[in-house]
Amino acid sequence: MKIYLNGDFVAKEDAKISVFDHGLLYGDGVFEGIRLYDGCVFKLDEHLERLEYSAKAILLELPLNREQMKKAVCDTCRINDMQNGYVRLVVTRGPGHLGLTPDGCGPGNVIIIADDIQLYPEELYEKGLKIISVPTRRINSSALPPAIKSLNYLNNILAKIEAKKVGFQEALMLNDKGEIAECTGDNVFIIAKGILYTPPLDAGSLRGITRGAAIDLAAQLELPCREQALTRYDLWTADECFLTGTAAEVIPCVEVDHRQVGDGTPGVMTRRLIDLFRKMVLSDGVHLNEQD
Ligand code: PXG
Repeated sequence: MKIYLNGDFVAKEDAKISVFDHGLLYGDGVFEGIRLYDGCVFKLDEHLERLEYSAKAILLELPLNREQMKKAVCDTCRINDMQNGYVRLVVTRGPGHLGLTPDGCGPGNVIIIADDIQLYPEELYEKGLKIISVPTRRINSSALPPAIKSLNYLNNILAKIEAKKVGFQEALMLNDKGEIAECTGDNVFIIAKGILYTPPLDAGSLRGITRGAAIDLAAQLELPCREQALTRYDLWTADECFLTGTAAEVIPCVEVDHRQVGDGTPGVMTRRLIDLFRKMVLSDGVHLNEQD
């Protein structure tokens, strides 16, 4: 496996950065997780735009522009002979001093890893996932905007650990008002009485690229969609529920906090959305053959 590191392709064993990098010392940096389907980098522009916004929000200057970043991502897939997989793009603040100030840091490290990812076992896409709400809350949006996809994921990691310790694969995270925010690496949707609902971004959810895709596909199914604050009760009493994320894709959820969702099997509209999503991923992105 070859890793992209600041313009070079290096063997995995040689892909090393300084222990003084503020990405390591403070989680000071940004990242994206991107999927590659049959040689098509799904929604690459959308991911790079979000990376640019995340970087801007933390006053981090990206060492590469959009076209250079696109080429770097595609080159990394090509050099690894990848047609399907997962790309992790990381930009750190760079090496600096042992103090919080980013003064003197840099240049930032650009790291691109092309690998495989399977978040949940295949059978869960048929049977559906069971989730549980956990004590760890999403970080308040006035403390750190949830739209920033930064290298600080500790609260989501704690939530994941809390769910796993009680035998669940995924955690439902609330915001400090007790409303639904999202899961640890996925956005949440429900369908109730023929309407699709998902929490608004200011409830503490990331502007998920897959979330956006699901909203677009719902329009194709003439399923009205509302971004609205949701409570745990709304999820407990929904007809259908599913999660979206680059790693998870679109996965049905059939149980929330020990309450069965609908009849306890993946819902009809959820299945339709999954079918449409699987078609969409083959066409909506940048094809490795077309990018030079
Ligand atoms: N919320 C959070 C907090 C995320 O980190 C999503 C929602 C879904 O967004 P996208 O744009 O992917 O639809 C994410 C994305 C991993 C992994 O390693 C996590 C994500 C993406 C890729 C891999 O678990 N999270």
